Amino acid sequence: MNTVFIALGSNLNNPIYHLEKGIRDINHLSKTRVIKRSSLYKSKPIGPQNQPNYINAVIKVITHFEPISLLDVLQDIENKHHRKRIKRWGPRTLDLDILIFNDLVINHERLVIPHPEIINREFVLVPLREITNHEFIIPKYGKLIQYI
Ligand code: A4P
Ligand code: MG
Repeated sequence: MNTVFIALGSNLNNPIYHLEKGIRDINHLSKTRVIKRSSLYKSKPIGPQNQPNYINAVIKVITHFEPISLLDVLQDIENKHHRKRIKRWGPRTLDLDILIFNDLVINHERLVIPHPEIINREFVLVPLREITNHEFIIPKYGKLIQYI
């Protein structure tokens, strides 16, 4: 069994719907269970400012999927959300980023783990802190609390 933390983000009209549906979709993947979820957090967009505010959350998952296979199935879920909701170019309905995968450090062309922005983004650090303990270590980076 692998222990994985996944960040969810959405900034379309009904971001809460996309986050809740995204969490259910992940929980329905084969041999995969969402065992913890953070609250939903609202934040101003980081990066381009001409887009709506975001809703973000982090979940803790146990799964049999290996890293690249997990990325594939998460991208399938993202695509399902896009097809339903977006007809033209626009903000993302659902972004699923793998933050941490066991204690692995991966630098693959499709997958960087831990997520390279993990320590720079409050909208990831705060929900991650909510669902972990005070001593939680981010592989490669060290104690989570030093970054908050
Ligand atoms: N990829 C590499 N590593 C990973 C990983 N650990 N998890 C690759 C997931 N994917 C990973 O991602 C592009 C490629 O990254 C994937 O094909 C995968 O092979 P994407 O989600 O398709 O594209 P993107 O959304 O442009 O990239 P990214 O990095 O997810 O976007 P950002 O930088 O996260 O920007 N402000 C607030 N407040 N809250 C937000 O959630 N999000 C963004 C999106 C900007 N500002 C925000 C938020
Ligand atoms: Mg992404």
